[in-house]
Amino acid sequence: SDISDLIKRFQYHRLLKSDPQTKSIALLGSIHGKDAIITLEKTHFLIPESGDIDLQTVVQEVEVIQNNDIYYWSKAKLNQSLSQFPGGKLNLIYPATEIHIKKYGVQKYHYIKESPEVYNQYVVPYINTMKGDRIKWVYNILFEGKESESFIHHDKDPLNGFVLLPDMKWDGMNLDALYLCCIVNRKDILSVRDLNGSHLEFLTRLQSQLRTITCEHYPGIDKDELRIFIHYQPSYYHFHIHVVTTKHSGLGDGINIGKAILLDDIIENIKLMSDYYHKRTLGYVIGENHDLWKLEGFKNQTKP
Ligand code: M7G
Repeated sequence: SDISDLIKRFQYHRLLKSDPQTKSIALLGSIHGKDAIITLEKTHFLIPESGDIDLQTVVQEVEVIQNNDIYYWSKAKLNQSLSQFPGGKLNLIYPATEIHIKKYGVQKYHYIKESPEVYNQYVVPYINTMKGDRIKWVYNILFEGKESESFIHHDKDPLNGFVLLPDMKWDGMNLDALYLCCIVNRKDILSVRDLNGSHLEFLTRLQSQLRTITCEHYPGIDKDELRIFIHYQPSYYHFHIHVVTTKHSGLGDGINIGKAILLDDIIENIKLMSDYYHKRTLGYVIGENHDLWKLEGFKNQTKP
């Protein structure tokens, strides 16, 4: 079914999260009796390439809140249109799994230190449960032509190839909020823990291609205006890279320290020491809803 059909049938259950900083909410509900998550986000302003903003078209109506001396503040009704100035972005996950519901819910976060021993004992078995259906969307992109109309780049080489495409987090229009996702074709890298000196050339070439391709595709963006990073822990264990404009300082916790690792840092580290990510204790932030946090052993052995 198409998204507007599904949304009409959405039956609200409860609010999962509300974030004033990103001006977004996440709702849990059901459609045809199955769980569904809707995230609704107010979009950023679309700045035309000329940089000129016509206030009269942007603002339809205002109503004063207060004024004092030379200061005025008011409510504003903005002019919106789906094609030019959509006021919001709506994402739907349907049917949503328990893992999705937990991920989008309010939770407490903890800083932990994961040793290689903890990684082997708890994280590896956990990652093994996260294969299959959970990354179907990845294989759909790589091998089934899904989303191919919006691909920015597709190199089918099984070892060095990758797809670069707009991330689900982006509205695809607003360059100030540019967010791309690169998914590599090879299936043998599940997380940063798998990277070592043997991947040096692969990663270096990939990073340089990502910069070149992105800037060729979006002429308004320069090579030094991109943050290229990965997540640990990621939500999906098939190697993928986040390509985001430096203008973006935050999008939930996705760009935060303790979650995001610059691809350049990875490259430099494995250049110095091939098995860096094999041997290192990694510090990061994890939410209480994460399945790893449910494991007593993991919880106890990762205290900082
Ligand atoms: P992650 O670090 O594994 O998880 O990144 P995160 O969601 O906690 O950041 C996965 C990235 O892939 C995220 O930036 C998602 O927004 C993006 N993403 C996830 N899905 C299911 C899709 C999808 O189906 N299509 C596209 N284009 N991007 C997706």
